[in-house]
Amino acid sequence: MPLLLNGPSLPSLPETVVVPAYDFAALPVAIVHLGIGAFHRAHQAVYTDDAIAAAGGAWGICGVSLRSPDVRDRLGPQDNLYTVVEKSRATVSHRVIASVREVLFRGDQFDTVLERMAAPATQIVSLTVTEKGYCHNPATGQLDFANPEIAHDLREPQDPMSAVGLLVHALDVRRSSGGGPLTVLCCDNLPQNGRLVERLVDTFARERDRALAQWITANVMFPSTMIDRIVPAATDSDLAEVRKVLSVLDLAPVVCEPFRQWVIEERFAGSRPPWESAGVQFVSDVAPFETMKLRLLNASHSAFAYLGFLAGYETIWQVAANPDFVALMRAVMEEATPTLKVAPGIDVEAYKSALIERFANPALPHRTQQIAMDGSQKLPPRLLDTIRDNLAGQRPIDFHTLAVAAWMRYVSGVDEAGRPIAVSDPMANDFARVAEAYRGDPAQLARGFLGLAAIFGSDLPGDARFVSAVTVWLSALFSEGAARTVARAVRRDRMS
Ligand code: CS2
Repeated sequence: MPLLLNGPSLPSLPETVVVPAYDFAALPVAIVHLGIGAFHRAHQAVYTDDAIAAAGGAWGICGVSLRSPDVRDRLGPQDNLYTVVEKSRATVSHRVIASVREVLFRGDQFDTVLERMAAPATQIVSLTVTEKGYCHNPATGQLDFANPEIAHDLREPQDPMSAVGLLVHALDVRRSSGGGPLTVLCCDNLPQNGRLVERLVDTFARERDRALAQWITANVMFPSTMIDRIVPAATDSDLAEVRKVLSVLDLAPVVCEPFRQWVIEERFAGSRPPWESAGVQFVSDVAPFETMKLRLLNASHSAFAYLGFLAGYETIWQVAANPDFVALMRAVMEEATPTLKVAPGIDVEAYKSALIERFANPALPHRTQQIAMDGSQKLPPRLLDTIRDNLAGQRPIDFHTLAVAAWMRYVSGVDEAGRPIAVSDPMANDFARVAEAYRGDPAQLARGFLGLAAIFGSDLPGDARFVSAVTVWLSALFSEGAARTVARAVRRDRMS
């Protein structure tokens, strides 16, 4: 077995590698994080590592994997140390992070997970479980009682499968064991994400035990956050590259862009890490930051993912190398801008130009298909809310409807060369059913997808302007293909 990255091998690392500047071995846990994927390890865990180095404090993180033991099994032998590789066009840097002190797998360490979440020392439970991990209806924002995991968790509340069920059960244990107040910090790309999780937890708890729901209302705070860093899935060649640089093996490095941002609502139940010493912004209202990020960055990402994939691009930077697609991204952002309440001091035009630069970073192979996942959950906050606002304001929706049509073309499951597309989405079966029923008839196909109320609600399918725009674009995507449709759309836009 090659030498692993761990406490003993730290001193042997090259000087170019930044190593933890504090005694991490004895660092107690005060944060439990659900969903310890690459994003958390490249974002919140890095801010926490910085804060501990800058201002001290007992803010170790206990990470919990809900679905697979993989991260636990990779990090365990490495004293839970791992490398963050920041890559830009010109630079690459390597840094070892030590803020994660433990990783548990819910599947075979459930009692320990509960113990950590109920412990008085635990001040914060944070989450990155992806949009679908909240088992809500994306169109209404309400708990989806028809979701199989929620139905299971209401039947067997002491053996929860969902994040919401686990939160409520752990809070029940915390209540009965005197664990005290707690802050639940959602770090996923959802509008008003603190309020959303608060509502979902309250709804579920009321179904279980009204006294528990009341205790949660009185003792648990749910701040909203805006989180931002582009973190593609790490590949085997990343592992090999890190091994070459460190001369030891890191089984779980994360790769990301240099840019990062975290904006948090100052609404905590108890104490929190001195994250401001690491550059985190604390504000009273996160909404302007969140909306700007979701409707400019994430909306453009989704447009690039579907149109780029259909045009044959495997990664985002390749899409951003095509001037027509850059013009498309500018047009999507132009359409969204009137719907934004920009926070004081933010130069939104500079923000947009920086986004184009970030997407064009050739050192980050961010796959279009990775971003194309879970469109049923991503379309409402990224594209449909903007469309609703622009319909109400009689403003343009052309490029947003083109992105929605591209999603329909993508989830209909066959690419422009006739090959099957591996559509990854909780509603993939619904998509296959619609695609099968209306194959070859774009107008009916559009109507079929618009009938999915969990995505489009009851208002949009009834809006003639929206329906006809989507249908026209979907027909064009089938007849002309994505690259030509985008070229024609931006040319027409330039002439108007
Ligand atoms: C991406 C996001 O996969 C996706 O849907 O749009 O993960 C995006 O990279 C981050 O939100 C950037 O902060």
